[in-house]
Amino acid sequence: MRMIRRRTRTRAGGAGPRTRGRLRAALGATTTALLTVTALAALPQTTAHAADTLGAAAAGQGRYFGAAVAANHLGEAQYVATLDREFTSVTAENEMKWDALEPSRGSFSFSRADQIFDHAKSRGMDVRGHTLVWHSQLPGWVSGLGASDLRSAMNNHITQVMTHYKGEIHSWDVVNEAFQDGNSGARRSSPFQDKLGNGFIEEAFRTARAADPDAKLCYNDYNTDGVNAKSNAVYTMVRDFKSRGVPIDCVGFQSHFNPNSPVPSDYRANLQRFADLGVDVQITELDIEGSGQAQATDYGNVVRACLAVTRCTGITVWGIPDKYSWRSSGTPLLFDDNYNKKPAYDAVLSALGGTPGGGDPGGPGDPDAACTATYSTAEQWSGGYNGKVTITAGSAPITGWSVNVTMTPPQKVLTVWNGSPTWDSGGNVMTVRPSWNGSLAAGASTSFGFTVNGGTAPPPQVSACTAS
Ligand code: G2I
Repeated sequence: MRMIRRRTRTRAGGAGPRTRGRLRAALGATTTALLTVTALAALPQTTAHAADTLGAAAAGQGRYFGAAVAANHLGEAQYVATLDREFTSVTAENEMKWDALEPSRGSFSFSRADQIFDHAKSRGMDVRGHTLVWHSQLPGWVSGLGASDLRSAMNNHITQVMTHYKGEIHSWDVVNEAFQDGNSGARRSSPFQDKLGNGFIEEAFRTARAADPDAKLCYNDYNTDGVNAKSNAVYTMVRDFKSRGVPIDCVGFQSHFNPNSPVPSDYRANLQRFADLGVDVQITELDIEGSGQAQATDYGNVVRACLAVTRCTGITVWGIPDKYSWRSSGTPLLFDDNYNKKPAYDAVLSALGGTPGGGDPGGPGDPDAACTATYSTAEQWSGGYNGKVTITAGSAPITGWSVNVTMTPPQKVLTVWNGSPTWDSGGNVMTVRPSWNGSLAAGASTSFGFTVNGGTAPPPQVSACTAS
């Protein structure tokens, strides 16, 4: 199991490291006092057919599949359900940017960022850090500084933020968008570039390595997705960094595509040439304006390009439903405004080796199912947990239901409540039916629970719901 790590309180002028192992100690002390660990109520939600989600299919290919998440949507049930079901990595869309984290000099405010971080970690997702040094969303006080103050402010910002999340963020966009568009191959004008010169990028990466040696350090940019003057300039910088031992581990390709900036035909080749420099490559902000099959084809091509490059370690899409995209009118994402899976979703899932369309009958993603089953861990302690399965009727009433729950030995179910189990001969698969009246009105839910002993991971596999 992945532990939820509670953060230490932050203080003005600094960012305390999020403590490791604190909760582990707390859990050890409460082994016999199950009811005291209800703070852990929200643990991984697994789907009925995990292999038919983006995250699970990508995991089957050794990759993560992430989404940009905005803290202000975390109160929306469908948003969270889709996030939790489909994604294995999260990027804060705005909440880890400089203006959000250090709005005035030396005064850090992590609460919105931590909301996203805590949500992701409590569901076992990874977190990408975005972004430490960027000319945009930069508070005014930074651009007002002279060179030497700016240098120390930059290094302090990197150090404080990375220390706060030390050991917990798989990759950080250390420097974002430092090159100009067009054919010049030049650096973009910014307070950092203009006052500190070319060396600011190298300095930022060295500071970042010292702050959190476990994080992969990425350079991230857009319009670098194919071979062109801008990507050549980034390539030259990365090659130089590798040759001189400047710490850099990955290059992020934002991959914001639209009809004026389509998926380049040399996308895969471009990813590969960077990978050949000895860095990982990641698709960090993918969205493709369009609709229907054309959009689906483009998405499939992007995914296949990543999978063809061994060092392409994961893909992040820049949002979940179209309505929350920064380019919402271009409907560039995988889910429509009502969280229905678009053709682009199916194309991504099949490119990842999953089974789209009907591959998830009775799972939480199936809007047409007579009933759906969703699993969550209700409470957890060292050595066991309480699982909960929620059954929801589809658009018509049902009179009964059944769900199979498969345990991984040595985990064993001790008790079941609000449901009636029968067991297979091996004792690992229980079929649960209603204890008495199984009728549910259209859209109505019920749940059953069970206590498990013998370990906390992996969570049980919950089958599709069968209605009667
Ligand atoms: O512009 C698309 C992306 C390009 N690469 C770097 C990413 O960090 C960037 O993300 C976008 C966010 O998706 C937007 O949500 O960055 C924009 C700012 O450069 C974000 O937009 C801003 C709005 O401009 C602000 O008015 C708003 O207050 O989002 C803010 C928070 O909602």
